[in-house]
Amino acid sequence: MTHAYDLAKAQYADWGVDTDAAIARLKTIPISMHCWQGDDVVGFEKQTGASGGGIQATGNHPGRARTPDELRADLDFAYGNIPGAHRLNLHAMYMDTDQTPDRDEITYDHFASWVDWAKDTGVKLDFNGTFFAHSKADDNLTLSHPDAGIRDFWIEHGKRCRDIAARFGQELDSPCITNVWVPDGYKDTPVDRMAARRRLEASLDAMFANAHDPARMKDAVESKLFGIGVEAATIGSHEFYLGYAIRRGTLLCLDMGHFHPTESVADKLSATALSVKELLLHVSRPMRWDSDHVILLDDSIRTMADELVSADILDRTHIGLDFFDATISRTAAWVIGTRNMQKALLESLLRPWHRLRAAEDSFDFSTRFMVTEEIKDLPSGAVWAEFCNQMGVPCGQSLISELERYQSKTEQR
Ligand code: RNT
Ligand code: ZN
Repeated sequence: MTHAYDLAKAQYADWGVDTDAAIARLKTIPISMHCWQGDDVVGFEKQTGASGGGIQATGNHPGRARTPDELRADLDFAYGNIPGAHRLNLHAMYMDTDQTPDRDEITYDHFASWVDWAKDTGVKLDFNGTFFAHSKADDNLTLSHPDAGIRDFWIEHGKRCRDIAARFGQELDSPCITNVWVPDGYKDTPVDRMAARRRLEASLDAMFANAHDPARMKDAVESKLFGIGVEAATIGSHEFYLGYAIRRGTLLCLDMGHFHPTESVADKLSATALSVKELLLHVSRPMRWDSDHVILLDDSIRTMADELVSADILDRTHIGLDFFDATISRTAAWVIGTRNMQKALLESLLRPWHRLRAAEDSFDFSTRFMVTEEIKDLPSGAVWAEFCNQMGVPCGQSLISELERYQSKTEQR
């Protein structure tokens, strides 16, 4: 324990906050890190090309992982510099096989190497169907496509993903959160939104028909306000999926880039948590649009963390990340972005919530205001450094040296 931490601990104690308890709690919060930051959302299928579906990673920084082994090496490095035990969020297009199965042909075997790796490293797995970057998604219509043959193709893909995910959960003894995001929508104003939404609902129902043990797999559905190429109508809008998740008992996934830029996604946590049992987050940083910038330790992230802690919903919210930036070191993006989420959580765990709540409940908004602002001077950085120290990962200058060292290694590829 450092002198700086002792001083910080005493300062927080003055405010009635127990820093050791905050560190102990933070150790138990897994973050589901997304595999797709490591290779610019390209994946390892042999037969497909660009990402499509309105998703776009821009930049050509050297060092992109081109194979499952390179991606796993980069992940090992990243997890080694992120304090705590975490999860990996895989996408179906990250299959690891010499075969060329189409999306409706994938099986567990195509992903078995990921489970071997997960068992070796202690990282648990989450999963996503890949409903984009495929010729059958070129119209930006998949599960809501008017052609039943195309819908069936994607339904089969979704079913197979759920089976694979359930096996992940079984092998790793941890429920695999399986998310569905489809790009479906229209560039220009459709005349029959209802028909498209009915088709999406029916396809989801068919996909989810086979019940899985929630100890192994849980379904989540992800909404979006709009995307590139589907400006006029997104079939899976927020209202659509909120209703669907409530009706069918799935998790609701809230992506911070999928709402109007002035909407607070943090505000939606307590609002939706009253209606759905569990939430999935895609923590992201939209800049003017769903640009998926690497998350900073900024107010939008802090507010998300505050709401998770204040609403006491951490144990039923799965924190996933969704950003990709190909203009900077991809491993640095993972490490710094994931640590930012943890830092925000730590700051939230260090707030004098009793005092703030007491002030609010007695209409003493002056105290709420004064305390909120004054505690911004408390040395949360010393508590973070102590946490990193206890978890055996670097911080500050030594972290930067590590990130630089590894990045130059990836540039030798
Ligand atoms: C797209 C969604 C979705 C994807 C990933 C790759 O707008 O946010 O979550 O980013 O599935
Ligand atoms: Zn997302």
